[in-house]
Amino acid sequence: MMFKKLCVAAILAVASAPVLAAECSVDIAGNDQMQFDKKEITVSKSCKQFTVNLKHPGTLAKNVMGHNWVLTTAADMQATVNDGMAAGLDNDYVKKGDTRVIAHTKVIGGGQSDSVTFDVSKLAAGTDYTYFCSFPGHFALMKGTLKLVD
Ligand SMILES: [Cu+2]
Repeated sequence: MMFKKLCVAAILAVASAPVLAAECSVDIAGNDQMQFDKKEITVSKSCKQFTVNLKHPGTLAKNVMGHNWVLTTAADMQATVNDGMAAGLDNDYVKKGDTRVIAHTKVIGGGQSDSVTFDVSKLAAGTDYTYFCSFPGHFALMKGTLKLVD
């Protein structure tokens, strides 16, 4: 069931690729060493929507070394992490209905991937945004900045 769902997501991602300009999406990986392969993501104002493709190239299971990609303002990160921890893995370590969360993927384990697309209109120029993994303890290493640029 899970495999089928991932396949459908992969096909959809490929099918929608020509519609989006190249710069309106980013690929990011979170590995078994608890690290993202990017420290900064820039989003062009010319994009209506922006897609983040998260991949876990490791082998560890999601309950051991799971990763997600969560976007909030820099100011909201800590409280969002705390509430996410309480929400647990079943909720992808994101509090249900958390309005501070601009976008997030589900938590994935080694060999898995997930994508999330959000409206760029949710971002304001001059605001500092942080993306991070909300798996307990991971945000200390797994975070970066996201900026809206011209
Ligand atoms: Cu993580």
